[in-house]
Formats: sequence, structure tokens, C-alpha cells
Amino acid sequence: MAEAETRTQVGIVGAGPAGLMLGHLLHLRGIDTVILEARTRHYVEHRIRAGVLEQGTMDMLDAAGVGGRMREVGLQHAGIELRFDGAGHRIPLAELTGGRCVMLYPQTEVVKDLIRARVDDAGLPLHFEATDVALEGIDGDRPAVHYVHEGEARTLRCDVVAGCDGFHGVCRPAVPANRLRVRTREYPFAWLGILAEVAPSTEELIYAYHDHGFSLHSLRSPQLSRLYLQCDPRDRLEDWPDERIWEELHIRLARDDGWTLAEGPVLDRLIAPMRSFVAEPMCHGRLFLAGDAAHIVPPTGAKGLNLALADVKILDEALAGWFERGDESGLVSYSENALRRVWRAEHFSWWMTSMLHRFPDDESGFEAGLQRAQLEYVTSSRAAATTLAENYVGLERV
Ligand code: FAS
Ligand code: PHB
Repeated sequence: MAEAETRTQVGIVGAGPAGLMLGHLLHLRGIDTVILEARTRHYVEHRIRAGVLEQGTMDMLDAAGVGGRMREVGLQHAGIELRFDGAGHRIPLAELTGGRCVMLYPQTEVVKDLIRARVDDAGLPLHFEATDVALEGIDGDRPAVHYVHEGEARTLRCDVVAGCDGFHGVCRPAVPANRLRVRTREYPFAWLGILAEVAPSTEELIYAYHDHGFSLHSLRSPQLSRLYLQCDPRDRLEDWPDERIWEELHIRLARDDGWTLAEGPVLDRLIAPMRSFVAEPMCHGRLFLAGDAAHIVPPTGAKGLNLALADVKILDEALAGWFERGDESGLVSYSENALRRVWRAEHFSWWMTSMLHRFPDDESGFEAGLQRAQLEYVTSSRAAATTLAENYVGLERV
């Protein structure tokens, strides 16, 4: 029996931040899209990931009319703290960047806001639990996305496919291997992240360097703390009972002036591998990749979510030029334009990761010597602190 076939202008695979934001921006222009998502709405809306929004991302959500709740419940920060040798050093982000800040607003909430805008408010097509997604004809001018939904095999015929299905998706692998250049680095450590039901013990994020390894005190709300610590990539969650997690956090975040870390019930935990990954070009024929489908950064620079949204801002403008004016120049230069910001963020994320994590194979301690010199420089030189600050809040132009 022939597959049920539907037609749209842009077929979007993946309802993460990249896919949802692209769908929203194109909707604002009156360009048709259909989003296919493998998981349920509940799963996608509760998958704990990033939490820091750059200034440019805040502005983008506002401009697209989906920044209301972010402004209501998000926590705007004008600084971060670097902590080492028992002392804290504030990096005044706003002061060093002409007032640009970051916003603590969980990725889960950004995703909820975008799904509400698409499904509940605009009634636009988003098929959750769409499985067996397979691309066809991306080299031609009428690509198709085959998938199964509600037990039925279906085909989505489109002009363009946007691959926003993350690192483990099916879109990047659809690009012939001899057409894709992959550059990657795996780090000899991972992050153990917890969500704890306790008021944050800090007003701003704390990035801490310690002989025991890296740690980070982040926030989710006045009642919820988000904390991370460096662990061995072979560790499993059962190797880290709550007592051990808190014991290590107390040690690594200690400050000589009596600052204390409050503990609370651990509501969620995960171990996330640390890698840097870039696939180029970010397009092939009528397939355009965005977000984690094309690149991964270690979370130390808080760039993952922001890069995904920066990609779709460029892709939205490129698609608008093509659909509205028949001008394909934006699509032709999409990959090059997106990769400029991607490599800037890859460098910054690698730099932050290299400065703040203990490298297990640093027998002579030379790496630790370099790290301390870097930390002392970035916390004593206004020029070096400004470099960190402008990358952290997000560069206006790259
Ligand atoms: P996403 O992975 O968010 O979304 C892709 C979507 O595609 C998913 O909903 C998936 O279900 C769907 N999909 C996949 N395969 C499919 C298929 N075959 N068919 C249909 N749908 C399919 N960044 C930070 O800055 N800070 C953090 O603390 C942080 N923590 C992270 C923790 C983890 C465990 C991970 C994996 C990432 C983390 N990140 C963090 C990075 C994260 O924020 C990503 O950069 C961001 O989610 C990227 O968004 P998307 O590109 O939309 O991809
Ligand atoms: C987070 O709040 O989840 C977070 C903050 C900063 C990072 C990474 C994650 O660098």
C-alpha cells in the first residue's frame, strides 16, 4: 500500500532547540514546515541539558516573541566567578562587554515555550513519536523524509530538509562519507551533573579549578541548584553515591573565607561525555544541518544551546532569501557563515576546558603549571578577562 504522502516547504527532523526555533522563525515568515520528533512531548520537555543563554540568544527569543517567560523567571547574570587555590575571582561580564549579560533559563523551559507557541498557540504540525526516519533524494530538488507515525508509514515531500536531530540523529549520516570532513577531540574526563533541591549557595556561576578536578556551581531557580564535577569517563552513576558527590563538591569548591555549600536532595543526575566535534560542510544538496547534528562543544563554555540557535538564525535568513526572492546565495554560504561562529565557540570551549580540568596523564605537572599561569593571568589582566567575558556572553559578530 502506497505510503501516505504530505507536502511542505521545509521538513525539519528533531524537536530540540534548533528544530523548534527554525520552525518558529520560518512560521513568522509564513513559510510552511513540518517537524518530526522521535520522542514524546513529555520526554523532550523534561530532558535536562543546558542552562545558560548568551545575550544574542536572549535577544533572538525576545525578537521572535517567545522570550516572555524567560524575562519573567530567568536569572540574568552580569558576572561569573573563577575559583582556585581557595580564592574566588569575579569576571565582571557586563562591565567588560559594554553591558552584555547571560541568562540562567533552562533549556527545558526554552523547549516548552517553543512547543507551546507551535502546537498549542499556532496549531502547526509537530509529529512526536515519529520513528524510522529516513531521508531520500537530498541530492535532487524534491527530497523526501520517510517515517512511521501512529503505526503508519508516511512520506513528507519537501523543498528542503533541515537536519536538527542532534549528535546521534540520522541526518548527518545521510551525507555521503566522502563529502563530509569530521574533526574531533575526545577529552579524558566526563561531567557528572546533578540537580539538587536546595537554594543555590551563590548568586553567580562558580567555575572551580582544583587538584581533585573541575567543578561548577550553576543555578536553576531560587530553590534549585545545578552542580557539575569532573569524573572519569568510565565512571557509572552507581560509583557516585550522594555522600561522595557532596564530599567532592565541598572539597573542590572550598574557599578560605568560610564560604559554605548547602546540600539538598538530588533530584536528577547524569554523566555526560566531553568531546569537541565539527562536521563540515553543514549542508549537502537540499539537506542543511544545524546544532548538535553538525557540531558538539564540551559544556565548559556553555555554548551548545547557543550555537544551535545561532545556526538556525543564519539558516532562517538563508531560506527566506530563497523562498521569498529566489536568491540562493544565503543557502550557498550557509555552511561557511555558520562555521565561523562554530569554530570560535569550539576554540573558546576547548580553552575553558583545558584551563579548568585536571588532565589525568599530567605526570610531570607541566599542564597544571600552565593552567595556573592561565588562571592567574585571566584573573589579573583586564585584557585577558575581557577575552573570556566577550566569548562567554557571545560575540556580536564573528
Ligand atoms: P538536541 O539533541 O537538543 O535535539 C535533537 C532532537 O532530535 C531530539 O529531540 C531528539 O529526540 C531528536 N531526534 C534524534 N534522532 C531522531 C530521529 N532519528 N528522528 C526524529 N527525531 C530525532 N549545553 C550547555 O551549554 N550546557 C549544558 O549543561 C549542557 N548539558 C548537556 C547535557 C547533555 C547530556 C547533552 C547531550 C548536551 C548538553 N548540552 C549542554 C548541549 C545541548 O544543550 C545541545 O547543544 C543542544 O541540545 C543542541 O540542540 P539541538 O541541536 O536542537 O539538538
Ligand atoms: C548549566 O547551568 O547547566 C551550565 C552552566 C554553565 C556551563 C554548563 C552548564 O558551562
